[in-house]
Amino acid sequence: MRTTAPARTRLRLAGALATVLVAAGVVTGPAAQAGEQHGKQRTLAELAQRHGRYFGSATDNPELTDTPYTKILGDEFDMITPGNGMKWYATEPQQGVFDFSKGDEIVKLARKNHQRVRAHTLVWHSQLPDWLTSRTWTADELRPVLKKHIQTEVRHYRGKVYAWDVVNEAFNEDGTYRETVFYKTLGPGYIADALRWAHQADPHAKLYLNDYNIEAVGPKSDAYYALAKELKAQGVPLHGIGLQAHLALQYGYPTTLEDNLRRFARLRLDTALTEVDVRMLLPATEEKLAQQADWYRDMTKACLAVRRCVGITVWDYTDKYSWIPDFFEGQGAALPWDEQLRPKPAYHAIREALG
Ligand code: 9MR
Repeated sequence: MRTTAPARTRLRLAGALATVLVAAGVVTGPAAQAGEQHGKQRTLAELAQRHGRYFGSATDNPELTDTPYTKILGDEFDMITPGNGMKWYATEPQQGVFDFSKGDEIVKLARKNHQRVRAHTLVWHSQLPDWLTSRTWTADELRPVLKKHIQTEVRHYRGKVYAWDVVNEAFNEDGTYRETVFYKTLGPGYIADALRWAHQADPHAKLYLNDYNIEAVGPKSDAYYALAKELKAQGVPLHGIGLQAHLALQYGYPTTLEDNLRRFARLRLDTALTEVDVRMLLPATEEKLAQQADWYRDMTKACLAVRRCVGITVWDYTDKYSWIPDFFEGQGAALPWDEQLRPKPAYHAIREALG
């Protein structure tokens, strides 16, 4: 009596099982790669979507003429953030004169590629127009200026963007308020006002506060936690906290990231990793790139572990267009694709975490 299936049936069963496991994302390695070769390899966006998350990239207008670059931008991601085009200096270069051409170009491209947009940013102390920074303001003068800027821009993009970084980088490292022109002139209430004004202008957009160095639990993220709790208690329309996640290998991994995401979720707030990059002291060695890959993997896993962490955006996807070398001398190689648009170990690590 035959107790095992004939060889050909066994092969067919093994093949079917492999297909199911690959489809379910259970199997990776040679079998999965072979399976993926028949169809197209899933994109980061598709892998993220299977978890109900998005995977995004920042981009900037000057790069959009680079066709190999825009091909990957259009293929791999389902969320786009304009790196500069929606900032105050770009959108209101003269007081009361608005120019949305840069942001519009990126929104249009995203639409063509069936991507959503995380809009960035309405209130920030940096990249402000000269007319705003070159004089002093009283509260009575600045309030209507801020309100008009926020509402004109948010109305312009109403229905076209998923979320807004309403206020960017409002706190110092020690958790005290950053002494920006808005804080100094209007007091801390400018944050609640900005959120309310933005909400009036687009009631469907998710409204975020966004900052760097708040990935770990510490004085700066504690300040956001306290503020968010207070704003929620007051019924102010705040929907999420954006953790920029500009990390650097030489400063260590924020090991409390997942706990931090969880405490914001308990306040009924979304979180997102909004500007991820992991820089290193150059030259990039195999060892550093492997460590970088581990960090990308761990960050992705932390987000997937917390239901309200809605997605991840890298601060552009290729070292070719990273802001790092211009701002930190001798540092770079921060993104998952290299300067030649070749995927790095970090890219494979993200896939693995999403897989
Ligand atoms: O990517 C942006 C870069 O092109 C600009 O020169 C720079 C100016 O500060 O801003 C970069 O984006 C910043 C973002 O808007 C807010 N978080 C920090 C980012 C890196 O500086």
